[in-house]
Amino acid sequence: MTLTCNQLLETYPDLWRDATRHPFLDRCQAGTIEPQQFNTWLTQDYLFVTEFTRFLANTLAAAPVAHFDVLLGGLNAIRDELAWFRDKAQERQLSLDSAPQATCEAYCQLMASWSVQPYAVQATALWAIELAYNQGWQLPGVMVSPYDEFAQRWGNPGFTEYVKQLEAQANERLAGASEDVQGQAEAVFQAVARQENAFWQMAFIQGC
Ligand code: HMH
Repeated sequence: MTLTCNQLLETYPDLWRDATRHPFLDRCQAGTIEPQQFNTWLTQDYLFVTEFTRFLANTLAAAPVAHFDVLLGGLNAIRDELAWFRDKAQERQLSLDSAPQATCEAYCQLMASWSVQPYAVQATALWAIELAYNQGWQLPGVMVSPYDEFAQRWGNPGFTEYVKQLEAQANERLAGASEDVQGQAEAVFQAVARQENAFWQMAFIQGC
């Protein structure tokens, strides 16, 4: 049996729903998210993305040459994204030097542990992490300003296309993987889904 990304989504629909649907995002859509909640997400996600950059670089280091184009495109986009996060933080007069919260740190540490797993597992994790934001920011529907800019960043057609390319690359590698490695990929997918939900929850409970 060959595992595919789509099978993972079909096997764990509830887990994936909780990763991509959260009151945090619904309140962004409605414009009712509290500044403290949103700013916590923004500063913590910047920290996450810095660690995610290392994960992407490690994934590139393990990738076959045929996958370089897509991954290099991803790294190039992350360069813009990190600069954009700094702009957004400055607009809101937020310091990006804050310490990671436990939930953010746990996700970053898990990601670092995936860097030493087989490439098929890394490719699956990379796809799932990017799909979570691609879907999460789109599912609530058109967002009001200023949150529409955030929804656009991960919901735009170019990003959607990038996620499809990541899926194709992960599928290609999963097809040739041992059952053991497929099992690892499945476990990593579940972990991504749980961490994504926890990350929204971390920001959502600020100020409660
Ligand atoms: C928590 N997951 C989290 N943050 C992100 N920026 C992404 C996924 C997408 O890169």
